[in-house]
Amino acid sequence: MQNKDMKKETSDEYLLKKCRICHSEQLYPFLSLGTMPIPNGFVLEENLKNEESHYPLGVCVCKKCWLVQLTHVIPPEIMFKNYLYIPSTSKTMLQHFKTLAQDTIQRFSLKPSDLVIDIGSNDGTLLGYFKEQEIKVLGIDPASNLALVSRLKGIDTIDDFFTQKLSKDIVHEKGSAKIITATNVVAHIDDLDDLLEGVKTLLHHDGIFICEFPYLLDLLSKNEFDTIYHEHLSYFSISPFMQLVKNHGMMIADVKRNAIHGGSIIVYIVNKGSKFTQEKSVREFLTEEKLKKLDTIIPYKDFGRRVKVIRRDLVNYLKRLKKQGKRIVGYGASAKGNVLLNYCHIGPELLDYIVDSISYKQGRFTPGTHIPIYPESRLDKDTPDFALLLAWNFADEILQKQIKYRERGGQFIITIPYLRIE
Ligand code: DWN
Repeated sequence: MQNKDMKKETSDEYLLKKCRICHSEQLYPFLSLGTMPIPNGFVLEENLKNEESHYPLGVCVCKKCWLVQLTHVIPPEIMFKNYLYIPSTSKTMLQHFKTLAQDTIQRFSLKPSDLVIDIGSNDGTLLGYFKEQEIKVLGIDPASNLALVSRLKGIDTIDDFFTQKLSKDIVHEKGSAKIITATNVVAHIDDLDDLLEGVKTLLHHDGIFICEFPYLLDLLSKNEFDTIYHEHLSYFSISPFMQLVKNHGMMIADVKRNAIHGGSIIVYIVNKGSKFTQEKSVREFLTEEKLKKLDTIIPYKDFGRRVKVIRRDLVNYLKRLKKQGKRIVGYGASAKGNVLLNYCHIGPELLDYIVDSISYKQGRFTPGTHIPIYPESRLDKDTPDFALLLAWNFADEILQKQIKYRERGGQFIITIPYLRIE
């Protein structure tokens, strides 16, 4: 499907030689998804004929600390300076961030004088819920387009990457933070040592660093291979993450699991010697990871094999539907959806178009596969036989929203954790 003369192999990326946490060179590659454009690199119609940079996409596991990580790292400026992902178009995410803020305020008895800093603050959605409770907030995000949106909400936002150097400037200007949050950003950062040193500089002695990211056990057990993309450099389990935290004189105090983005964990990190003790949840996570043999290559090899079967079955199914004269579209122009489309070579010959709720994306085309993206309202007037759900992490919300389309006979094809029709 891909037009070969539109692929430009680039040398912007570098091959990972050492583990990002323990710096071991024992890296075991276990799945390659081929080369493809960056997952949020949506294309304007006038640029469709231009070459798109393609980058290798694959994962390896460190055989010393068992951190799963991408085999190639792309410069962050290419992906994050003008960013098209915003969580605030999803009721699921809005509710999740509201609950996270309320729980944090209540659990740690935050006062208006306490400072909450969000690393990777995106459009300020999470901080907005702290600000509502009169708590001091500061956002940090390199995407200038999103920092502007956040400032328009009255949230002080620095449009830059978080670094230890920046953290020193902030402490000097604003003092230390009682809470530092980082939701879906730690996995995006290459220099984790600089991140942790920056957090240590910025965090109050009895402060809490709250990270949320997709959980490796969910990725493996639910075959979520399309969440492997160029933005996500690391795929964490607690064992390697604990080593990273310990390397910087900190401690994991608690871990909670949730269903966000296909299954995530919220990790509460504190300074060693702070007033906090370690909850039994930490030991429970480590025990489960040992039971699931995450400290062997077995689960990774098995995962790599399963992904190839999923691709074969999905493509054969879609081709069979097309042979029967069925019309198929995509639903949710997500980054993960672009990984699936490019890995499976699914293009306009199989999907007529994709609908999406984010205005930034409407009117553009998917990277690499060049499928047009329209507003969701298109399904009010059109009834294609099938909609391939590319944003399966919002299946409940989307299926509920599209009751009328389904009553008219439209059916959703959902691929994760297994191929099914709803
Ligand atoms: O780490 C990241 C994860 C958390 O989110 C980011 N680096 C990038 C992003 O990945 P994604 O693009 O896969 O995110 P979403 O939020 O899963 O994408 C969902 C897509 O579906 C969005 O483009 C919005 C769209 N959508 C829709 O069209 N109708 C979403 C909902 C809920 C809807 O009702």
